[in-house]
Parts: sequence; structure tokens; C-alpha cells
Amino acid sequence: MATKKAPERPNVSKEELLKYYREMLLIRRFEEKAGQLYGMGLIGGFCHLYIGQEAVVVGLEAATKDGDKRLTSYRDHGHMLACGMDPKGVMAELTGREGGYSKGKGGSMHMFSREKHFYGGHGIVGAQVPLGAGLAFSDWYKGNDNVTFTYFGDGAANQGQVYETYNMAELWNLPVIFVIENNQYAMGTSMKRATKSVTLYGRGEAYGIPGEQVDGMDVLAVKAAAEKAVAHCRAGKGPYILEMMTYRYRGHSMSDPAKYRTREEVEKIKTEKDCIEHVRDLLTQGGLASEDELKAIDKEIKAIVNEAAEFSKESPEPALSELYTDIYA
Ligand SMILES: Cc1ncc(C[n+]2csc(CCOP(=O)(O)OP(=O)(O)O)c2C)c(N)n1
Ligand SMILES: [Mg+2]
Repeated sequence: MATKKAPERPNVSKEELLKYYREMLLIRRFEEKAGQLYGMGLIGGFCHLYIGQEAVVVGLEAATKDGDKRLTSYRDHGHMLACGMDPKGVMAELTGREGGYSKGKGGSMHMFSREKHFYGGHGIVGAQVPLGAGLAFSDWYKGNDNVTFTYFGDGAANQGQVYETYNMAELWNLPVIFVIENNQYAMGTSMKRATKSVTLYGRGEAYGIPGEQVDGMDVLAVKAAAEKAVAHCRAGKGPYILEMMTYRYRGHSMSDPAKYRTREEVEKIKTEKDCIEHVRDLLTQGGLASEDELKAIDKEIKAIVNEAAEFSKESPEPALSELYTDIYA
């Protein structure tokens, strides 16, 4: 079994580290609970968990301001929680209940919040990429300094619409950050089997878009890169690409036994690179927080998640009359 590297002491306050710890832990515990509810048959359809990738969205959100927009794929629960959406409303949507963000009619992949500027939740691979540029266009047109964060996967990065979007986004100087969450797999297909051009951020060069690759398991590295990209966009310099090197611990979705990779590969990342353990080590080994303090936070998060699960079970199913609302016809 591999051993962990002793963490370096970064110049960051206890408060900031605790904030990241809390936010990443909330996503992890929420996703674990969603996995349980799925197993109990309370969540139907597809359910793609974000476990392992928490540092990406938490680090990026740390660089946002009110008014910034975000949208992502179907692996979206973490993004919702990180931008401040209510865990109760997210969980109730997963279980298809009235108290959910889409009144129980959208499910895991189709939630939105105008209040938090969260524009989905998209089940079609890559579909959110041009939409993200469109949202950025609206801010450019209005002349404000908002930025749109458009998240997509390494698999989506091989789609044609991504490159058409790069071209238009750079041509029009749009304030959009393309965040590639490179978890090294697209369903059961590893990056190496899908492309020979494996540095995904570098593909922006053909369109004049700067970018960089970032350790997506290190929330502080993510935040630092995000701040740089955000400054670029807010200064009116156009789009930026951030390729986040990350890993998903679970299968592609709840129905994937993940036979295309070894248990050792997964275990190695969990022991050596886990994003929550990393921050936990910074806090404890740096003498910033005691085990008791962290235990109290764990308890607090567990309570939030349990409350969300209770709410999602007690909220009623949507009324039949809801069949005819919220539709274009
Ligand atoms: C247009 C389209 N093609 C195929 C699929 C089936 N599909 C769903 S997820 C996925 C893999 C995407 O992988 P990646 O972009 O790396 O994202 P990740 O799941 O790793 O987060 C595929 C092929 C789909 N949903 N939409
Ligand atoms: Mg992937």
C-alpha cells in the first residue's frame, strides 16, 4: 500500500481551509447518501456521483462572485451544492418529489436555480458547452463583468461542438471559463483509448485560447488557477481553459460495476491523493485544527445530509395535474 506524502504548509488561513473542508465533505456525504437511497430504490433513472472530484468545484467556486454563472453535465450534484443550492431541494429532486428543484419532474440530471445562477444539469454529453458560451455572450452584451463556468468531461472534450464553441468564444472575446474535469474516463473508455492528444487544455491554442493543466485533487491549486482564469475573463481578455486532473472513485453511474480499471488503481488515488484527506492533513498536521473540531464538523455535515434525506422521503410525489405544467405546447 502506498504511503501519503507529508503536506507542505501553504499560506492559507484556518478559516479558509475549514470552509473547503466543510464544502467538500458536504458533497461527499451527500453523494454517499444518494448512493444509499438509490440502492434502496428511492431514486430512479440515472444517478452519476461526483465522489473523488470535490476539490474541482469547491476550488473554482471559491473564485466566483455573485452574478457569475455555472453549468455542467449530468454529474452535477456537487456543483449545485457548491454554489449554495439547498441540499433538501437537490435530494428531493433525486427522489422525484414535489419539494425538489424541478418539482420532482427533472431528476438527477435536470435541476436549475436562477437564484444561484446554476443553469443545469445536462444529460447530453457536451451540450452545455455552447450553452455556456451563450450565457457568457449575454453578460458580454450587457457589459457587466460576470463570468460563466462551463464544466465538461474528458470524453466531451472530443466532441466537435466544443471546438466550434472555442472558435466563437475567442472570436467574440466571451467571458467564459471552460473547465475540463479530466477524470480519465468517459464511461468505460480511458483517455488513452479515446485520443492521442492527451493534453486537453492545449487544444485551445489552435483558437488562441490560453489554458493550463491543474492538480484537481488539490483545492488550493484549483483556487489559485481559478483566480488567474477569472482575472483574465473579467479584464475582457476572452475565454480561458482549465484542465483539472481528477478522478472519480465510483463507477460512471450507479449501474456501472467499473470493470475497466483495477481496484489497485482506484485505491492508489484514494490513499495518495484524496482531496478531503489533503485538507484534513493540512489542518491537523499544521496544528490549525484538532481532531475534535473536525469531528464536530463531520457531525454537523452528517446532520445536514440526514435532514435532506428525510425531507426527500417525506415530500409528496408531484400531483397528477403537474403533468401539464412547465411544458412547451
Ligand atoms: C451525445 C451523447 N453521446 C453519448 C452519451 C452517453 N454518454 C453519457 S456519459 C458519456 C461519457 C462522457 O464522459 P466524460 O465527458 O469524460 O464525463 P464524465 O462522465 O467522466 O464526468 C457518454 C458517452 C450521451 N449522454 N450523449
Ligand atoms: Mg471523464
